[in-house]
Amino acid sequence: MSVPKSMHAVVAQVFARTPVTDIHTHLFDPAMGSLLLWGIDELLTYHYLVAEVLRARSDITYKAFWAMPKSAQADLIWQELFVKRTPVSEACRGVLTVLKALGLNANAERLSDIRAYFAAQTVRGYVEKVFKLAGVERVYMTNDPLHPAERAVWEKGFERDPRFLAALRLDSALKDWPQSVGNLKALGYAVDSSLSGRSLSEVRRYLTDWSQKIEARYMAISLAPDFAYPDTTSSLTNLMVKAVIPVARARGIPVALMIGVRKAVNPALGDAGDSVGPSDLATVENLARDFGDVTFLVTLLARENMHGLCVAARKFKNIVPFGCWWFLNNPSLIREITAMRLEMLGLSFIPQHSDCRILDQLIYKWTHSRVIIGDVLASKYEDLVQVGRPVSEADIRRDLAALFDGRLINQRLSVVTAY
Ligand code: HDL
Ligand code: ZN
Repeated sequence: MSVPKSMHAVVAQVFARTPVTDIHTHLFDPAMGSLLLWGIDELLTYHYLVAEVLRARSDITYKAFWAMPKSAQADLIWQELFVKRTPVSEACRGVLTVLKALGLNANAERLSDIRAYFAAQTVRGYVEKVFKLAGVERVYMTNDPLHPAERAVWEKGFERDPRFLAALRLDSALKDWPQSVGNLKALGYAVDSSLSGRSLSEVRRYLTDWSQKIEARYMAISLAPDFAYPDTTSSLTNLMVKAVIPVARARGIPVALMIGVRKAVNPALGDAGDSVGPSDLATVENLARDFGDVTFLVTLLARENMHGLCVAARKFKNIVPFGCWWFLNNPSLIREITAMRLEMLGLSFIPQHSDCRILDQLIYKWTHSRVIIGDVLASKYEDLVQVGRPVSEADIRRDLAALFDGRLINQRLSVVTAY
């Protein structure tokens, strides 16, 4: 008689067969050319690893590092973090998870053979390979029409890959108002610094035009920890309330609030220079209460906000917590956050996104997350079995689809919340 499989083994098997939708990445449709980053040199020069190598080699100046060609930066990172030191960090381990999945040598002294492997790939073939190895069905991009190179691709037009969905990112247009006034005016939107006259309707037109053009499934903005609503003194709050939310309502799409980023605390580190701060949950609750017919996807950057976000989501059905974002996307914290969310929200949240900047990262971010999230879920199922509620494989398939399958996520996100 075969030994019954453990709940953990069943969950792992079902999860391995459950294709996921990745609701937040910085990846691009392969038709968008060099905007889509992939390969070992991009993997190794991911800004997480830049921060780590400059700690390992604090004798290297920022200026000297940035002056190095990307391949030299990658060689330095490989030697310092993977060869001379044990690659125990999550960002280091991730690179090795990718190499193992591709059948490459994670213990190589030099990168030459690995580089030769990537040189032999085509981007389209590699997208297929990565999606398959990562068990990813579709990804949401982060699209910024004020980024000149990206706008040029949209204006030229290209045949979309249906697996790459668009999300309209608002930071460059709204965040440091009135810094973007010149860029918006150059695109023909009659806005002015004081948001007087037709400014707000012109911002709404920008949001409408571009969310239509890229078929944005949601609009997203990262916000500082001190972002507040209500706040009659803030142009950004005014823009959120009088431009973003009306367009979200009109288009029936969610607004993703990504709160807690303290930008460029160390500007010399570039993309790696941002830090974190605790946000005020009252702002999220006030928005959810005052705009009850808009769905707010919410992810916060500070660990100490994770419990409060669960409480806020219990108070307001139009708050949908999503992912373990950025500095929270580490095994110990994914475990803690996922358990907290299951205990307080059941299955009514989006457990994870990858936040990938490099295509290959889909493999490690989802491999690592499946293990942890599957483990936490299996433990919850075992608790139920203990009290006489069996959990079948069909239950597990249904639950994982609710948590990760884009069709159901999409359905929930496109249905505008009723009061
Ligand atoms: O603002 C964001 O979407 C963040 O995810 C930043 O891109 C950040 O630099 C990042 O890559 N986090 O993983
Ligand atoms: Zn991101």
